[in-house]
Amino acid sequence: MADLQAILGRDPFRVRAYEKAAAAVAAYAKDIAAFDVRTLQQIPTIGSSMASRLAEFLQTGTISDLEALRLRVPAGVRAMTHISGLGPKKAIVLYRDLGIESVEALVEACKAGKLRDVKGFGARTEENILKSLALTVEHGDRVLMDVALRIAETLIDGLRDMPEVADISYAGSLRRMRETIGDVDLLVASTDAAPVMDRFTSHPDVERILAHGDTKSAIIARGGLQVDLRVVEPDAWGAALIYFTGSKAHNIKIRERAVKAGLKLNEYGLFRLEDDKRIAARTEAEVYEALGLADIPPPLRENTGEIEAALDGTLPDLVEVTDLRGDLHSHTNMSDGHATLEEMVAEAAARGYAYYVVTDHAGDYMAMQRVTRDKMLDQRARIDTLQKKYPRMRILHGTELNIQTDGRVDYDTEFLAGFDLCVASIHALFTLPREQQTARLLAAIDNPNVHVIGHLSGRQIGRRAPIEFDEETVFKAAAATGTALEINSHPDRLDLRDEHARLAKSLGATVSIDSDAHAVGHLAGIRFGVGTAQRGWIEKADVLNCKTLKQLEAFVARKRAR
Ligand code: DGT
Ligand code: CA
Ligand code: CA
Ligand code: ZN
Repeated sequence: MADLQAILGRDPFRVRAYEKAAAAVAAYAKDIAAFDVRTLQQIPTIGSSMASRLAEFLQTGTISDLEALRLRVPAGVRAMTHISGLGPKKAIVLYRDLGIESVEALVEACKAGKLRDVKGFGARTEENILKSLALTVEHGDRVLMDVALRIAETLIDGLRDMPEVADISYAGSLRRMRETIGDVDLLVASTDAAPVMDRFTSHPDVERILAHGDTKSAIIARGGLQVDLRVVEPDAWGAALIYFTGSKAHNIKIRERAVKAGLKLNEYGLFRLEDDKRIAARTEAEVYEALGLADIPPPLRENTGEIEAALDGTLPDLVEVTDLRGDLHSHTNMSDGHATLEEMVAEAAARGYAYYVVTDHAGDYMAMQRVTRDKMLDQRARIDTLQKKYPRMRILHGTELNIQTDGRVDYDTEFLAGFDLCVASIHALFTLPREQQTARLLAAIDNPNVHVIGHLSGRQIGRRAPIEFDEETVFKAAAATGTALEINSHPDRLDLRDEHARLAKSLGATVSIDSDAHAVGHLAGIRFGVGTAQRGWIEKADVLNCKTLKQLEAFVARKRAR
């Protein structure tokens, strides 16, 4: 509503009120789904009129005023507001000044160099808009992992308790934890498919039914994502799960292996060719074993060496969420987080962490965050006080530094020494040439007060391209200096990405898996970072925040002693 009102030139105070309300709801620690108009007003900054809008949304899935606003702004302009490098404010200017009201018209205008004549725009803006649109096209209709997972889990919850359902799981790219998902594949083991199909296609989140068959259905869920459901006989559960988990390349490779052994593998099982006798099908492990392979975890099934490793007995023992002893990168509302220090720490403790590092943005180079040195020191004092409430979890005071163009970071050495741990990240100038980016990263990595490099490539999946840099040189330097490389868990970052994590590990680097939480709910998002780490063949021993507090402190001390 804030964006639409801004586009329509409404009162800036009202626009701001909606932005504030959205931030307050995002930051609120409790689930508000069951709240009513009265209880909604417990949320900070939410008054009675905002509460009634929220209640309307919770009850009906939309707000009538919002729908009215939507009618007044062309859909194309609304689409333009989501383009990285443009955003609502600039989209409005283009709509008003140049009459651009669709993404297609915007592309034409950029190509024709028309934007550079508008105040506040330049040739660079045109270039960036075209670049981020190219990324969108590349990802097509795919969605981020968290979006797909939410839909999959909701639909599974609707079926799990049926007596007809013996087993249920999602398969496909989602089970392999790929960063984007084309469609969700659900699998059910049952001897009575019809009631399962009926329940599935009548779920309230189903927008459209594409197919409703005996053992196979497909729907479009609210939001536009396709979900396929297959029902298989319980005796073939493992074989079907392997088949529908994929990847295609993995399936082809193991099928070839079967053929060479005089066997046939499909979604119904592993069969002997000579007499068609089924020799394995019930569980995945059983099928792999009959093929002479160790049980291969889904995130590895991409035909990138996992089959060879399963033969040799050299599959990695992948890191799990429960292996994490802490989180090294998190924010509070002192910088751009939505929740208070106390709320974030309480959630970290509830997760059972042994340590938790608060790393609000350093203020020297990001003046807009208004994090002064005094505020930093004040936060440190608050942490000392808060620590007394948490005898079982150590709260560490860190910061997230900004890596400048030349690789320098905020603060002087003396001030930096006061932090327990420092993350350093690139937050601007993503399009520098490769040599310059590499030198920039190397300088940051060389800094004794930089212990973790945050979201190294700076990419935002489908929106912002990664920086260009010499991967081997940078990862080797991280290994040599004892600097950890973060796998950022935000579903639109996942940075290091899977392949980079694997390369970094092979070059001896340590990784950390961080939430980079800006709200209480983000801490649980660590599962996406762990999924990415698993796809990168990362083991517990490779991960800094799987280590004990003592080991973590020693890691920091070693870097500082360099
Ligand atoms: P997506 O949906 O594009 O994110 O990627 P997937 O991997 O989920 O692909 P999808 O939904 O087309 O198919 C799910 C799984 O089913 C896939 O990973 C492997 C299996 N599969 C689909 N089509 C074939 C096929 O033609 N041959 C074989 N061997 N497997 C297939
Ligand atoms: Ca799929
Ligand atoms: Ca599919
Ligand atoms: Zn951060």
